[in-house]
Amino acid sequence: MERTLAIIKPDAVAAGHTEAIIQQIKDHGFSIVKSMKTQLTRNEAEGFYAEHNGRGFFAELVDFMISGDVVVMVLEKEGAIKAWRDLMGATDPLLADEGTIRKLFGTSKGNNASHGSDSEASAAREIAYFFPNL
Ligand code: FUP
Repeated sequence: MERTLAIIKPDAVAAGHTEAIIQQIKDHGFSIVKSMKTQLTRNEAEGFYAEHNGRGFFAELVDFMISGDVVVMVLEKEGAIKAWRDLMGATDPLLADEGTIRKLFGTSKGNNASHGSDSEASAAREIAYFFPNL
């Protein structure tokens, strides 16, 4: 069993898509090991996305991520990291496959409804970042 960190981003929470996204997660056979609804502080968002610090979209990304509530989850399934990224679709909703979460619920490359860890190393870091007791 593998674990990954998933976030339902502020655009999707504000638009009322939380339940639909959680249903997709369950339909695709993930267990939700942990879940918390929270509004990130600027410090938390900057730390989470530290690898992107210095890039042109960083300030916009942080402003967006703290703009409202998010749902942060640890998902578990065989091959969870890739499976969740496949279910989310491409970063840019315009390029995402039909039926994916970003295609269904995202509206732009920045406002793309969801986050998922992109490797075993980032999953370990991101899970520990939000759930240090796990
Ligand atoms: P992803 O792994 O698909 O979440 O994408 P990245 O790690 O490349 O980017 C993290 C977040 O930064 C994306 F979800 C959206 C935002 N971003 C932009 O707003 N513009 C860009 O050009 C690239 C990323």
